[in-house]
Amino acid sequence: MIDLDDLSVKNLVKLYDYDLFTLGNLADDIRQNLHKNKVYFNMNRHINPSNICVDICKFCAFSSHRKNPNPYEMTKEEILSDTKSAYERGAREFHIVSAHNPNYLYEWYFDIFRTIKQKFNDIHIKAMTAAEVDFLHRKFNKSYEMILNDMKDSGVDSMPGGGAEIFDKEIREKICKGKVDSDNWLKIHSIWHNMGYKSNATMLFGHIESKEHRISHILRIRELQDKTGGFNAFIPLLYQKQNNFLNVNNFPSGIEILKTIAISRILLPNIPNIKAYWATLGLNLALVAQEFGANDIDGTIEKENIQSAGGANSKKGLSKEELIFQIKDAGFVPVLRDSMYNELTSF
Ligand code: V47
Repeated sequence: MIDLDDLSVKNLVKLYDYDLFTLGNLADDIRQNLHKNKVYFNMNRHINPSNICVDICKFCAFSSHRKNPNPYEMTKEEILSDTKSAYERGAREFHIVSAHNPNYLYEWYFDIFRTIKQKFNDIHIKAMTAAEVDFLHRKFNKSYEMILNDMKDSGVDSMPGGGAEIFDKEIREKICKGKVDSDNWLKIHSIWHNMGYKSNATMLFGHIESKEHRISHILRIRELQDKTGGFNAFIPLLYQKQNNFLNVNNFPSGIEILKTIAISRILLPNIPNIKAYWATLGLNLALVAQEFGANDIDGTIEKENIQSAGGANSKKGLSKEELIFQIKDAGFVPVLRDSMYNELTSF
């Protein structure tokens, strides 16, 4: 095995040259030490208040640009009604992210969070990607600190990992020019962590990036985690290819996808959870990934707009019963967790 203490990209990219089972065994050892035979999931609801966006990310099929001609803005009443019905079905985490809508006033965001929290005070709000924070910073001339404080004061409990894509500058120029840059993505999470809050980190892979870009991305997350300890989970998001403007011809094989998950587990010993997000991987591969370093598959979601717009089979979410059945069937112990990975019930 290569020297894992040599944290150069040139050295660590050689991990991809090992066969899948060598990497899988190494990743599974780390996973077993941390989580034994458990697979975590939660009862959550995704809410995307609008798809109208000033930015044009070429990989995105959700925003109302060109290929998706259905712009929408949910009213506050619609958001509250979705929250209420999901709450009644048992959802306790609300993952609220929007496109970068130029019509919203600054207060719109915080008013929504405050209203939801007042009505449902035992829920967890995971909201606002670093890309949205950066969008508000530029549009309303507010500092990151001010915006993050307003999030905290209006009831946001944690930040999701979206908007990270791939940190490499040249790839970012090609796929999401104009959106938050990598230094600022990391800076926003760092400030949030230093305020005492947690967040997640993602990596969008399987498009025009190289293996070196993935390794370098993972190492930058690791470096920030060494300083703050604020990341709860790392989520490698597999690129979905339909209905967008990124011309991609080479897609990673199942083996390369699993290797990427195993390598994430191996290179991020300081992040407790690796999420194999079933919405991008499909439930079957997400379950196989649990044998290759992952320990979480996300949750019931209920309504998924972003990945399903790109072709994923995740539009309607999955029931709690189905998740439990499938996790058991794969030979693991399903554990219902809260948003901070406290164990609620194991089945
Ligand atoms: O940042 C957009 C990605 C992300 C596509 O923190 C695409 O727990 C694949 O970040 N193919 C948003 N991915 C979703 C996200 C997320 C999801 C679940 C859990 C958490 C968490 C975070 O979706 C964006 C972007 O990287 N995305 N388009 C696409 N065509």
